[in-house]
Amino acid sequence: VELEKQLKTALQENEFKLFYQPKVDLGTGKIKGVEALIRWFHKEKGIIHPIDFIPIAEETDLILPIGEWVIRTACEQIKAWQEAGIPSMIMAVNLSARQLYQPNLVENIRKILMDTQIDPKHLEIELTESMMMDVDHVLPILQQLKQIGIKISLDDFGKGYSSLYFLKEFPIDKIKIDRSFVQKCTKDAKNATIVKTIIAMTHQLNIEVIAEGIETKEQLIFLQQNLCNRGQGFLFSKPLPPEELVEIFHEIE
Ligand code: G
Ligand code: G
Ligand code: NA
Ligand code: MN
Repeated sequence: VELEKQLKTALQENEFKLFYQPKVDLGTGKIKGVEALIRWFHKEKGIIHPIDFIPIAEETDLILPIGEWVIRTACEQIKAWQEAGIPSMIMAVNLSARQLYQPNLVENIRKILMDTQIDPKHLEIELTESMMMDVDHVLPILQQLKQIGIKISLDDFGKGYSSLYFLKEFPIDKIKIDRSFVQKCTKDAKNATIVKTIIAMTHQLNIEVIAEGIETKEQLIFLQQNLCNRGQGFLFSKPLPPEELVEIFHEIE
């Protein structure tokens, strides 16, 4: 209850910050984009991670203003990087299920893109399968986002119940192989087969694939050998504040 009260004022008090984790081209090692991950800098408790406050924000609908702040801040950051001579960066933001039930979500995003003058092709939305259950509601929203030119990425792929159905029905540009599969791909033959098969399937379907949670050189080599084109994980970088990320931007193409 205390945390909930403090969450209400956190936006006004400027206590949120976006960290960014690089997404790397596994062929060249270059950074192709980043995923924005929110952090709460709490006055007494220090950094609070999203798992500890996003659920509260979702229950109280505070996720709507917070989610909007995330998209706007992420777009302002793309703009700043573009102005600093990094023109090709793709920014991914995570959405909560609740945001898909906000009547003006698409309009709000369109407005943020206009205000910040960002080409929609630089913005990517990450969604999980569990958010897509209500097909009749979610499909038209994703179609509108896609029409604007925003990329749709299916997060934590494989972890849910009916991934293939969503892949067939929704306008999905990219999938992120869930890190539980990636982290065992060099340890367990069954896992290796699943990861290989997911990668092969994405090539056939002409969608992009990224492996999440890469932590070891062995995992990287396995993924490269199996033609996974993108990766993300602590092996490359943990999520960093923008001022620290700039230091590794020479890795960008
Ligand atoms: O960065 P970290 O590993 O602590 O993130 C934990 C979880 O919080 C992840 O599932 C991530 O998708 C989610 N998350 C991070 N930032 C945001 C955000 O801005 N909005 C929403 N809805 N979820 C986020
Ligand atoms: O659910 P989502 O995929 O959005 O979660 C992103 C979360 O994964 C972030 O909290 C980030 O800190 C975490 N993460 C990123 N790379 C790694 C990694 O290599 N290993 C582990 N264990 N977590 C990671
Ligand atoms: Na994500
Ligand atoms: Mn994920």
